[in-house]
Amino acid sequence: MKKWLQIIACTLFACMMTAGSALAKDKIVVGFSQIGAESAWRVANTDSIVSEAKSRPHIELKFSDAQQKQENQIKAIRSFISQGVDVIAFSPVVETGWEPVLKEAKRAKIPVILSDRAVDVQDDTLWVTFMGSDFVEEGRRAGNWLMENYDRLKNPDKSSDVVNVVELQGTVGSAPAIDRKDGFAEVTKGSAFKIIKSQSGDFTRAKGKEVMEAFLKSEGKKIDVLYAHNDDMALGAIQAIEEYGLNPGKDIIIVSIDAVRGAFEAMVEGKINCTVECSPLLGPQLFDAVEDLMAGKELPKRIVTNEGVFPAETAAETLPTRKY
Ligand code: GYE
Repeated sequence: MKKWLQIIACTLFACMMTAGSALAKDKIVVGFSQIGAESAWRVANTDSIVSEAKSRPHIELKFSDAQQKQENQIKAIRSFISQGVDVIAFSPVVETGWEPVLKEAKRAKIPVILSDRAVDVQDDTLWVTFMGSDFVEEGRRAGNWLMENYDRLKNPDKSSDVVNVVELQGTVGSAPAIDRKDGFAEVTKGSAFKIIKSQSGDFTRAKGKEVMEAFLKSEGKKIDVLYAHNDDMALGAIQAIEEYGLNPGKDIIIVSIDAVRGAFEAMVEGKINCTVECSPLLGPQLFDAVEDLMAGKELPKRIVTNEGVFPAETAAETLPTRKY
């Protein structure tokens, strides 16, 4: 009798194990480590990833928010490795310092997809593909728009030959801050546009306001242009400019990057002059890549997002169609 019971128990256990592994195979488990919720862009990016995962029944998403700290991202990735997820994707808050954890993922044979931001590692076999925008190009677009439109907006009599620009940089050490700075500097090099102050506002509205207040305190009416690495910092800076008694978009020309809804609203009010698009809607292409990868297809090393430039004159018409 005892023996029979044992046989039944063993058979049951074996059945459960097979069913369990079949179930596990049914779903592709993806661990995603997000930076945080520092900007409207980031919130839209999270929405895109979470809602796309929900719409694909065979995807199981494990989502982790790092509250803008690299150490939290590293912890999350380690926990994805120990849970044995099928794919790890993440948006690295800064470029450097990822080698050890990426090597651990490689040793565990878990492919890694970089979403939105790149990493700076010697060995590019540590990640499979990098999808997202060309941030250097965004910086160039902001600079080019400024050089083509500044005289029309603020210098119609061509009386001044030096234009004083202040720059609000993104998070120190992050790919978009480094690249957007470089792209803008590259196209404005040797021109009338001179950066007189440049500091990080950490991609947030509150910091953008605080740093703009400091710029105004030291440079005052000398400031002709604000170049902000994202719209949230530009929106914070607008408040600082108004509190200082100047007109954003008129006394100080403002060009920023992201093209989120809040920037379109500010453009309609004449407070931002141009925003360069950076799309956060990466969910669909992320999970397409995950599925291709699991189906054994080879992915391109770089997947670039298609984006445009929106001057204030087009804002009212475009605003209703914006998805983020
Ligand atoms: O521009 C900014 C965000 O990495 C492209 O991060 C992204 C940037 C985006 O917080 O608003």
